[in-house]
Amino acid sequence: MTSSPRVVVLAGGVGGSKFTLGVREALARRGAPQATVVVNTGDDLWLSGVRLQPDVDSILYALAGVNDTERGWGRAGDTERVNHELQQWDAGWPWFTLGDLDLGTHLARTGWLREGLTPTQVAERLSRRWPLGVRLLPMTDAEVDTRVLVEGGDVMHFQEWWTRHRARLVPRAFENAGMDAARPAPGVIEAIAEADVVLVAPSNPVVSIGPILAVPGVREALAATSARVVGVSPIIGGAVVRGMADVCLAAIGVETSASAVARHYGARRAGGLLDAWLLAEEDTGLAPDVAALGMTAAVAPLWMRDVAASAHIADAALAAAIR
Ligand code: FO1
Repeated sequence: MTSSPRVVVLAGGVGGSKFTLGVREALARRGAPQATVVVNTGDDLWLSGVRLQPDVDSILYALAGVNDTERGWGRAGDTERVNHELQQWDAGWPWFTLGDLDLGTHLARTGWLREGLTPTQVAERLSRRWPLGVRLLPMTDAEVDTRVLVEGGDVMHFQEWWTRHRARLVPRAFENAGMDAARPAPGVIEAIAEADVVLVAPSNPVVSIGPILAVPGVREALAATSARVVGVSPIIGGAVVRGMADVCLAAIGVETSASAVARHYGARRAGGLLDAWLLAEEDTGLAPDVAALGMTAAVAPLWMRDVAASAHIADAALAAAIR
């Protein structure tokens, strides 16, 4: 493989944004072209008349260096004056905070959507403000917001289940109405076809990576590309790094282990997704199980403590693409 690879990253959430920072750093050091990041839009929602794209914004803000690293979402140093006012009106969701600076993004996005721009064009406009060093593409321009069917029969928006109920209501299924008719956003299929390496970020396999893979045409493009497809485990030592991915995995019958997630994605040579899987050092013992699935098993430290650590993980994932 070239020392200057064309890279596509499939990403969502905090894991996706931290990993993307590392990929940007690792590629810049090589003088390689900017990566294309295909972002999950299943978390998107309409609230108080504005369109939110939490995963697009998490990655945008992290790349711009304006994200709230403590909370893991929203803008650093944000205030909540408008949110307070919305609550006085009983508008929006009392358990979901819209920061003032963050609202500026949602207003800009919604205005452009109302003027007729597509979500892809909006992402491109939002990306012009800061030198992001990557190309951000939503997975699709269609609205395919994730809904969760919980035990007892209720169906709710993913954000209600995640943020209000903290994933404590037992999920039975995750659904994306309209997905059958959705198309990949312009550029997604081309980027995958032209890539040397596709990296699957250590994001939630079910509600972040799952929706990207469910967009009709994406799996086919990943099967057909000459790129090597390398995944990074979101599970370290049998536990999720952050968030509630274990609950999501249980809902689809997948154990919370690095090898079970590798099996869930499957080996490309057996009709699945991956050529290689990067395991945490803590999970070195699972490497033979992963290799037995028909993919390369590689091992690296996977804690994304800072950008340097994330870049080291990106380097290890790129190295696994060559093996
Ligand atoms: N997460 C929370 O836990 N509480 C919130 O009030 C909240 C508000 C919010 C507003 C905009 C946004 O882009 C994200 C927000 N998040 C909030 C994060 C979000 O719910 C999820 O963590 C992601 O969608 C999962 O990746």
